Amino acid sequence: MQIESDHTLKVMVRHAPAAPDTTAGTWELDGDLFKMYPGGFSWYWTWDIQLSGNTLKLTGADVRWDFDEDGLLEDNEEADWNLVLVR
Ligand SMILES: [Ca+2]
Repeated sequence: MQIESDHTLKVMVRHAPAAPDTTAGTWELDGDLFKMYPGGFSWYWTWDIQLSGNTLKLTGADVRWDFDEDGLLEDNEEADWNLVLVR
């Protein structure tokens, strides 16, 4: 994830062996929450924030991940999305 000061961002996710998927969107802070709004969608992801020096930890976004690699995001494939970003 690359976060810009103008509140835009890009996040690249790779689910091997598929090619990386890049999503562009915007972000905002809401108290101790970091919200990402992916472009073209009405929903958003929310993480808890922990900032220490140049390291930003984003934890606990509710997502689904294709654990069984069948190309479908199913009800039993819920996951937490955690990120550690370094300036
Ligand atoms: Ca699946």
